[in-house]
Amino acid sequence: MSDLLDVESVPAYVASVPSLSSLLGDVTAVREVGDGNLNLVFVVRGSSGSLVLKQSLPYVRTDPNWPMTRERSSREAYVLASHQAVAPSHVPSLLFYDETRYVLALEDLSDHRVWRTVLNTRVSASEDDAVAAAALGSYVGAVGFGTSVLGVGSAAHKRAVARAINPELCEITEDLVLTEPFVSHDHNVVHVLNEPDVEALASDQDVLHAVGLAKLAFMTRAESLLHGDLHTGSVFVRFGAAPSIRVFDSEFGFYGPLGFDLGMLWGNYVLAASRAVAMGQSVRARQLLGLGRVTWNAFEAAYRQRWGSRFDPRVFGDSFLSSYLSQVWADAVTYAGAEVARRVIGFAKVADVESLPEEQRVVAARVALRASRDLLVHTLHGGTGPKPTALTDIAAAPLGLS
Ligand code: SR1
Ligand code: MG
Repeated sequence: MSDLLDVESVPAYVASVPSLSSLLGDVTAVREVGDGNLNLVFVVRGSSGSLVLKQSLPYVRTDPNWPMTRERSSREAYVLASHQAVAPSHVPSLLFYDETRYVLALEDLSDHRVWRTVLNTRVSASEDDAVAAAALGSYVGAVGFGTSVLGVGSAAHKRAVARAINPELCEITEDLVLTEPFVSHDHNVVHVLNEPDVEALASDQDVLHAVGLAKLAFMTRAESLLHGDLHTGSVFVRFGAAPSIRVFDSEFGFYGPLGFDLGMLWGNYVLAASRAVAMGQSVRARQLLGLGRVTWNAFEAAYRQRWGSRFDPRVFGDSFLSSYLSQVWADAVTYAGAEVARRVIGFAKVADVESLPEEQRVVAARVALRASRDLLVHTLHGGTGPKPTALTDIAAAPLGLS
C-alpha cells in the first residue's frame, strides 16, 4: 500500500504523530499546494496552529517515469537544520522529520509569496527586491562561512561533508545544469527560432571549456554546505513593515563551491532581466541586474563579519580572504551562466521566459542565451572580480542594455 499522503489522509497522519497533533490540535483544513518538480506539499490548519507537510515522491512529479530517491528528504532535513543553526531568520523552521515516510513538518509561511512570482508580476522597479537580494546575500554569507572548514574547523568539517553526501541529487545538477544544455539531449527543447541561439552556445569551445571546469569544481570542491538549488522559486518573501525572506527546498544541498549558490541567484536575476528586456522594460531590466551587486555586497559583509572567528588564522590571513572571495565571485559568474542556459534550453524551465507570449519568449530566450555565454566565458577571458557593478558589467551588453 502506498504511504503517500493526500488531502483525505493528512488528518489521520497528524493524529498519529503526537508532536504534530500537539502543535495543531484538531485538523480543520488541508490544502495541497505543491507545484514543484518533486514533492507533495500540504498546508495543514488546526484548532491551535498551522504547519506545512512536505513528502517526497519516489519519482519526478512532472515525469513519473523518472525515479527519484526519497532519501533526499533526510538530506533536506539535515541541510535545513544546519542552515537554521547559522542563519535562523532566513529559513523556515523544521518542526519534525519522519524518516520512515519521508515527511518534513515545516513552519507555515502562507503569508509569504514565491519571489519569482512576485518578480514576474512587477512592471516597475521596487526597493522590496533589493531587500530580498540583500537578505539572500546575508544568508549565503552566514551559511557559507558557518558551515565551512574556516567556520567549524577541520575534523568537524570532514564529518559534516560525509554526513551531507547527496550523490543522486548532485548527479541531477551535474546533468541538468552542467552538461545537457551544452550537448545534444532529449531534455533540450526550444522554439525553432531559438535553435540557432542554442547552436551558437553549444558550438563555442570556450563555453564547453568553462562548463567543464565548473562541473569539476561542483563535483569535487567541498567548501560549504550549499542550498544547491537557490533560484528565485526557492525563496519566500513577505515585504512591508515586517519583511521576511526565507529560503526553502534545500533537498539539493551538499558540500560544494560556495559560488554555486550565488551563481544560481545571479542567473535567475538575468532571467528576470531577460523577461523585462523582451517586454520593453529596460529600466527594470537594469534594476534586476543590479540585484547581483546587492546580493554580493550583503554576502561579502556577512562573510567578513564572521572572519574574526575563523579556524587557523596563522595560515588563513586577510590576503587569503581577498583571494578566496575573488574565487567565489568568479565561480558565481560561471554558474550564473550555466543556470541561465539550463532554464532556457533544458528540463525545468522558468516562468520568467515561458509565460511570455511567443514573440517575446523568443526574444527573452535569445538575449538570455547571449548573456549566458558571456557569463560562462568571463573568467576564461581574464575577467577578475569582485567588481563594483558585477553582473551589470557582464550581462548588460548581451541583453542590449548598453
Ligand atoms: C528532476 S528535478 C529538476 C529540477 O527541479 C529542481 O528545482 C532543480 O532545479 C532541478 O534541477
Ligand atoms: Mg525546488
